[in-house]
Amino acid sequence: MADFNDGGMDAVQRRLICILVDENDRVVGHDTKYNCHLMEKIEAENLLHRAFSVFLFNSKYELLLQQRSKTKVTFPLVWTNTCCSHPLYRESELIEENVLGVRNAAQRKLLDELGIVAEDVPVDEFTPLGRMLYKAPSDGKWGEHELDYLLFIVRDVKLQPNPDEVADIKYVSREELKELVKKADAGDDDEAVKLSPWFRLVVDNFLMKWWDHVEKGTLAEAADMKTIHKL
Ligand code: DMA
Ligand code: MN
Repeated sequence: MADFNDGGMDAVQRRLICILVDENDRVVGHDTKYNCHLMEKIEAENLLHRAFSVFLFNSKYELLLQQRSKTKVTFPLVWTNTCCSHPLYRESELIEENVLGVRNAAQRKLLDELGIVAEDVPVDEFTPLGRMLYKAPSDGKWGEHELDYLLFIVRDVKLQPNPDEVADIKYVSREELKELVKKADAGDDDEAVKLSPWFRLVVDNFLMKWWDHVEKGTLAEAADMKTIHKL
């Protein structure tokens, strides 16, 4: 039964099992999605879990952003990259060869959150560009401490956003994204645009240089899957 005091982290979330890793991304165990996002647990047990962030571009090289639904337990209503989630502790999503487990998870969540069918996002089409490790509290109780795989894909897709996950979507050019970042930096009232902390880290550290590679069709050259960027 859902606990109405736990901000919507319902029984389903307690059943989802995330992959625990060390700072070198070696699997060290598993725990519920619920526990992995409880700030108290993260701090007390130094829980770190594996995650992914998808950046999907259309053939005009615009990036698809989503605004998280207001019912997301962590970071409701913030604008962020196309889709984020966690590979689960199950055989198909634990495969490390060629990042296949994370690719499988990305394909699963693109359907769940945005209604993008698997044929529109074949697993081979994702380019893993890098990994970053970061910690970010959401509110007092919940937060993130993740080792996040950054996956890029350039495809025109049909979208059917799931309102439980996504409040709004839009494609942005580089200039439009820069404007959005400016607005987020300037904003101090309730109407202000908010960006997710992990998206902001990617914007500040990698995105513009990788966007060049998107446009030139040279994404593979930009990939560095050896380094784990500690941000
Ligand atoms: C978690 O995303 C992953 C990152 C990179 C923040 P999320 O909170 O959207 O996960 P889910 O959709 O599984 O709740
Ligand atoms: Mn997470």
